Amino acid sequence: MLQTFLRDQPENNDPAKRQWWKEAVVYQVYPRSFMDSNGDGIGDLKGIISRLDYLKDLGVDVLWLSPVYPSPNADNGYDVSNYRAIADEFGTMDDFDELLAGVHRRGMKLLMDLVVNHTSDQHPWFLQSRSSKDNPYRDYYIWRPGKNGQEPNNWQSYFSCSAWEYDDMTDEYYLHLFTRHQPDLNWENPKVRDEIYDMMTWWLDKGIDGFRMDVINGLAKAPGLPDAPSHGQRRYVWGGEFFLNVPRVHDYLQEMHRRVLSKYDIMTVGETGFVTTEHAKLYAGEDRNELSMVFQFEHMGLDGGEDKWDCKPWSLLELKKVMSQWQNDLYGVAWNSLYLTNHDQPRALSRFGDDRNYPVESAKMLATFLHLQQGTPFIYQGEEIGMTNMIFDNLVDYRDVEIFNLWRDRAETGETDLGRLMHAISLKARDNARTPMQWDDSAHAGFTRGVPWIKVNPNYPQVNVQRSLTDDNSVWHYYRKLIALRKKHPIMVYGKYDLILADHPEIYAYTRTLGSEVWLVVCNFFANTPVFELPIDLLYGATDLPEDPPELIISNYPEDASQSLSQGHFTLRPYECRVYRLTSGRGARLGLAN
Ligand code: TEU
Ligand code: CA
Repeated sequence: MLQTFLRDQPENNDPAKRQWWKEAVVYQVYPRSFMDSNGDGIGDLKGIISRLDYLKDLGVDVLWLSPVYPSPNADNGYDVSNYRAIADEFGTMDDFDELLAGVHRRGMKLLMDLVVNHTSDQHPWFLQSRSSKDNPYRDYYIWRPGKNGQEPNNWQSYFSCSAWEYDDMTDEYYLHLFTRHQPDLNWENPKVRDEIYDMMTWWLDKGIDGFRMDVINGLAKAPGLPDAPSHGQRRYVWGGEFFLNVPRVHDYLQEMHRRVLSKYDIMTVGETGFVTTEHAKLYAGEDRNELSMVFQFEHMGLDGGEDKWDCKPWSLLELKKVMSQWQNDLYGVAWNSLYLTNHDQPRALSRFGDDRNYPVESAKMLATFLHLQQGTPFIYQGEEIGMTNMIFDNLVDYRDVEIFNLWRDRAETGETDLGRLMHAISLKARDNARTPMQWDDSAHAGFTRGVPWIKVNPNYPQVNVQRSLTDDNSVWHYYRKLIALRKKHPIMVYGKYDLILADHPEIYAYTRTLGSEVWLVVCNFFANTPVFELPIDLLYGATDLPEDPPELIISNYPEDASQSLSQGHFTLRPYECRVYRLTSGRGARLGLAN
């Protein structure tokens, strides 16, 4: 079988398909929580500038900044009131220019967050738009009269409640898929598109290297804005099929590409909830002229039910299925992004690893599992030192509007099991990942000299950058090694992925293949000690093992000679992972090439 896939492999590293953004590692900075330079408790641009050497040292190539534009912060900056300026709390445009220059001087690149599905309700466009029905900006947003004294349709917003807000100024409703302070822009209006393209061009001409595009698959809404089919009693229902992946969104993205993106050598990643691989091939297909890649969410949904608060344990077999489908379906036709956490998700180490008993081992295993897949890896700030979910004792310690809306909605609709809801919140709240970066063991983890805007995780004396840098066995040093390996070995970027032992309930194992080079990745996802059996026929098409012992490239445990792959099997320690090179241009001798 290996022989077959070696022969059939389209040369995925053919120069035409090589791109810097495929080879890069991206690091997401959540500016509010990264580093505070002036003691107001809020991270800022000068703070980021002061840590650029740290990021360079880690080896990352690209920084993505969550929004730093002026914003009333109804949703932590994802409600933008001015697209061409920097929020006072984060600094000035001069600070931004200094940051960009500092990033470039170190050979790194910078992505901005582009939030253009909606604006803030304080954006001048919206203030104009709501002022009267014949205002020239009226059509920048989506206004409708009510229906029988109620909302124009039954869509529910992402953050509970109706997706419509009544405005008595003109006796109509406006659409907002997120909070009511985030009205959706009307992309059907060509003037809106012109404004956005001009603004993007302005940033790109400043020299930024691309965009992460917020809910970009939501730009087009289904014609007529039909009601979503409702089952049961709920007044408002999730209507994603009418505002996500509506075909016309591709016209907008292709137009954006033609008019803006194609003129620069940049990277774009679309945030696209509710996409399948079929959608992704449209957004990120090599020949589609839309985006470089998208963030998919299927693996983030494995521990949820009808909504994310409906928690259940994730299963490894399902994780394998989802990840493998993305690897296989996109292979050679589109490019994957790889992430396990971001500012909207709980910490991966707490979610998929064991942050109590095996924090270091499981953090390294998860990193290995992810960085060895095909795609562009994203590291979320703090992941590289093994930061974990936060335990907030009290609802008032949360800062996220999503939590407050959820609580209000559920309490109002008569949720009886508030204990269960509180538990779900502790597992899934976005604030889990938004606590301040832990730099050292001084007060507030060295993040601020003032009072942080959100509580610092009390584990900072153990988990912090300073400690990680001095401990050679730290999660940080492991990430640095993984990133360095990627620079040396094109197989990590371009090699084809093949799942093996698909039904093993504890081990996630796969191969990567590039030309005649084959790597084997073995990850134990649990604290048990399963035996890994090398599926000899599958890998070698022969019954004998090669004479040269396979080379161990990286592992999260010290090498144990009594448990090496040369025996054809070995016992994995808790959360152990190993990456082996099985062949290297010696394929012919091993009977691998024809
Ligand atoms: O997120 C949109 C999105 O699809 C989700 O990740 C969503 O926030 C999550 O499911 C809620 O639980 C983007 C931003 O990343 C997020 O921070 C913003 O709140 C949202 O858009 C609105 O701009
Ligand atoms: Ca500050």
